[in-house]
Amino acid sequence: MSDLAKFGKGDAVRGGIPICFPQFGPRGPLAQHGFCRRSDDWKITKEEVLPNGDVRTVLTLTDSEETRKSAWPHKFVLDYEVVLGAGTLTTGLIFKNAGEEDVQFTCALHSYFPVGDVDETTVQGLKGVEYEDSTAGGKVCMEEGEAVTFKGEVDRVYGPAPQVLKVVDGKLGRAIRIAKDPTFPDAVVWNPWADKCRALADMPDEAFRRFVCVEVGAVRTPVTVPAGGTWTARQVLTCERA
Ligand code: TA6
Repeated sequence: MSDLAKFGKGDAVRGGIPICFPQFGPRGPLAQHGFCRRSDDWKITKEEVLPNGDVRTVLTLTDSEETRKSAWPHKFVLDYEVVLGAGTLTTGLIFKNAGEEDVQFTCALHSYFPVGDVDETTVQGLKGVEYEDSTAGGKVCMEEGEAVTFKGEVDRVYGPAPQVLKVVDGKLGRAIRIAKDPTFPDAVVWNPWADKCRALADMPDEAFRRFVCVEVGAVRTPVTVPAGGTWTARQVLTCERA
């Protein structure tokens, strides 16, 4: 969480796991990353302890007069599920198409992962995966390395990417393991570096040194859900000694 994160009505919170839905980034007619991450209409609809002792909370967002007037006017129910287990955090989206026609969306869980020092951090598991380089106008490239390193701004949409990725933190001696469902085929890797970070009002100038974003999602190819259909995608986060 950024020390300068804003929590006002309609603010996009700089940190945690923002929900980019029904549009990732500028890939469509809506505002950057869609309306869900800014919505104040999320309701807690379930809180339970599962038989294995894990704690599960579900927050739900449905279409509203405001969303129905947007450039994505569909009837929907979106559940955001959070399960806190013994050493695991699972977060996922369950989308229900409540309308009469197919709907399409792009989406991601825009996870901000704290690291000891970005200079000693790598993202592993992407060797041989194609990516769109957003710092080079979306140029399509191939990841040649075992580890993605950070020597400047990195903003890449990888996909289709393997189900398990790791943020390996050399400074803190740990690795954050990200296991994603196949329904999240893609992974975005982002660090704004110094100039972009300085331009973010809700982030201290040096904060880029202490986080990387690895965002599981469906970005390169939109998801299509038929009328009455459901779509589910989750990530399981664990932390292990590196
Ligand atoms: O992380 C991918 C990305 O699309 C980057 O291009 C950058 O814009 C980032 O999201 C943050 O977006 P935001 O609208 O939260 O400033």
